[in-house]
Amino acid sequence: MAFELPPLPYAYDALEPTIDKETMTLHHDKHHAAYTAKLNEAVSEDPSLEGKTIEELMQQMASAPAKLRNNGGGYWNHDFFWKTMVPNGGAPSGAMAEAIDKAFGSLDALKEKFNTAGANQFGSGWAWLIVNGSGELEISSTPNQDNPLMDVAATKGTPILGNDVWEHAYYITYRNDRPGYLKAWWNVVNWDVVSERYAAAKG
Ligand code: MN3
Repeated sequence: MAFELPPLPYAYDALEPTIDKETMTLHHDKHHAAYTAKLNEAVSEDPSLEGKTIEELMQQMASAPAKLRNNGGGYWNHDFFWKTMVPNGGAPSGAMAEAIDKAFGSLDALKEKFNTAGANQFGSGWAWLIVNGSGELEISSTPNQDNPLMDVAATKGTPILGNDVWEHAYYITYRNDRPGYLKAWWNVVNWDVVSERYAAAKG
């Protein structure tokens, strides 16, 4: 059974002015669609992969061809990314807010550390907030379309929030100002979803 491109959970212009309609249209309909199509190609080229979930595939990237790693990561990362955002995202509360304060001191300190990780990721990649193996919140970044679920990740864990720092995610509005994009992006973080992921990851 082939992987399918999930629909955007809101309109293409819903995240304006933080993320413009043209960026969202190209990012979903062209980039995410291409990762989906090429993931299906990669799976069809290796019969042993048929029927595996995308999460199962993340666990065997060390021995996977680049096509499966790049497009499998791209498929999972973008589905996660769309769901991480919402118009007027608000702020964390309850157990999520308490955990952030405990781990980083404050929400502002978390944002600063996360934005630094995203700005310092050379070339294309992602910045992440994860729940690590000790149940603690931790910030990391990954190159290309890798993610913290992958067996090849330097820092492994369960992502609860992630930002795409590929130029295709911000260049139309922000040009080369990746730090400006990272700073503005917090306006559209869906803290309800992030909090649900945190609760699930903590178990
Ligand atoms: Mn992208």
